[in-house]
Amino acid sequence: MSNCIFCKIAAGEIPANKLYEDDEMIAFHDIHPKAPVHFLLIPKLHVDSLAHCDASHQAMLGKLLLLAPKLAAEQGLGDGFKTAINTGAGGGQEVFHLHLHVLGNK
Ligand code: DGP
Repeated sequence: MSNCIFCKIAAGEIPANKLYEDDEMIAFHDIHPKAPVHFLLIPKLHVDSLAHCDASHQAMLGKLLLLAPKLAAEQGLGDGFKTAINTGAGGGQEVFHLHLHVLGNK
């Protein structure tokens, strides 16, 4: 999506404080952190929201969720963390590129 800010971050066109990247996923620190550690984990593939996912996204969603505890531990959240996926305007979603918030205290 040409005007999607998270696609631009995934493509390296906009800088972000990245903590993880592979061929399918990227994680970067939230620009407006709501906790001492607050990062976003996104698929590089553009999907507007969780409500726009279907069976073809099953493996991607599994990978996204399984990466969260690994990256959280690497960020010092071995004791635990919160996750959120805001979905749709009514769910508080502001950036319409699927993303998982991971938040916690070191
Ligand atoms: P949501 O409400 O779930 O759509 O949250 C979007 C989050 O994305 C919000 O916490 C702020 C963050 N964010 C928005 N634009 C940028 C950006 O350009 N860079 C970074 N690092 N985070 C951003």
